[in-house]
Amino acid sequence: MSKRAELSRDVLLQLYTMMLRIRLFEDRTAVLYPEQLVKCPVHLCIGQEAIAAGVCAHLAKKDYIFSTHRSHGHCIAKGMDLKTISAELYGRSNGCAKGRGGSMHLVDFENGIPGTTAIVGGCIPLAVGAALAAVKMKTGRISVAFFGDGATEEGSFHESLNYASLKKLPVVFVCENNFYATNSPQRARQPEVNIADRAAGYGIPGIVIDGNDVQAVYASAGYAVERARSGSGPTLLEFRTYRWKGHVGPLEDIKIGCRPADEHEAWLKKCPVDKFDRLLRERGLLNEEEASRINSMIEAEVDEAIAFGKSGAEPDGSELYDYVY
Ligand SMILES: Cc1ncc(C[n+]2csc(CCOP(=O)(O)OP(=O)(O)O)c2C)c(N)n1
Ligand SMILES: [Mg+2]
Repeated sequence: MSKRAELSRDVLLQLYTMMLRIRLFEDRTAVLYPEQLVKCPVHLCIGQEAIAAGVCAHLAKKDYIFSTHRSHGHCIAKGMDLKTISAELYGRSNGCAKGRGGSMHLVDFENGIPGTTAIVGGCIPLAVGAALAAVKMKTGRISVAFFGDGATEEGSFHESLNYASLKKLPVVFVCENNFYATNSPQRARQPEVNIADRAAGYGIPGIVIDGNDVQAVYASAGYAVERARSGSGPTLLEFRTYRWKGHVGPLEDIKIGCRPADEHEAWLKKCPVDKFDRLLRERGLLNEEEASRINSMIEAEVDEAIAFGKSGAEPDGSELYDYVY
């Protein structure tokens, strides 16, 4: 992989703004969830924002992303409007799936999001299929699969790496290793081998990266995207990160004994947003005034999105069987 290049202030602020946008949307979702107006389960990505921001910063609008039950951050970073995500969470007909899908089934064809799926490992072969179609149809699109550490235990992960490598397809496999699948730690489920090492079995590069360091994410994603675009084939990126909330919903799962408190606290100190905020200020690239301007701008976007979601019409009962195959 090439040495980390010096990034321009514009790119750095773009990454910062995107991480903050994801964080503030997720924080607000967590705060509002107890109102019980959002009826679907929500799997929040607080703590994992750098990966979505750093990877999607390399993608064109027409490129594809495929994601999971924990997809808000990926879809936001790919350019999806917060309003249609919010309305979908509220189950309203102005949501991206007309209120029928909820948090785990976000979709936005315009922005290269053919659909997210809650079937663990399910989005990986979809990304490979889209990449195959892109090659056959010569559209120049590339395809990114976001998935968790748990998904790497599924056959679909291995079959996808095998086929994508064989055909040198333009795919980037992005594993967000947050060390847990629901309440089960990685060490209780997998032998002590880096997930990235599994790439070697399929003859493609596999790299372990600090997923809470947005510049490291950006650099490694740039390498993988360039390989995909140039016809060199797929890459497996394993980003090490941590989710702050419980597996599902707005609460923390520490007190109920799902995870050790000291482990959680250690990761809170590695907050990707705070870490990058400090770095930008130290380098004189961000000051209090600019940070507060960005913060207010995003808070206003989130306010608008929530208002849009809450005020949307509920799907009409007469349409119950529409879009059912
Ligand atoms: C095929 C399948 N098996 C089991 C489940 C239940 N399930 C939902 S999320 C999840 C854990 C996924 O863990 P990981 O892939 O690490 O993603 P994370 O939630 O950590 O982002 C499981 C087992 C499912 N949705 N699909
Ligand atoms: Mg996980």
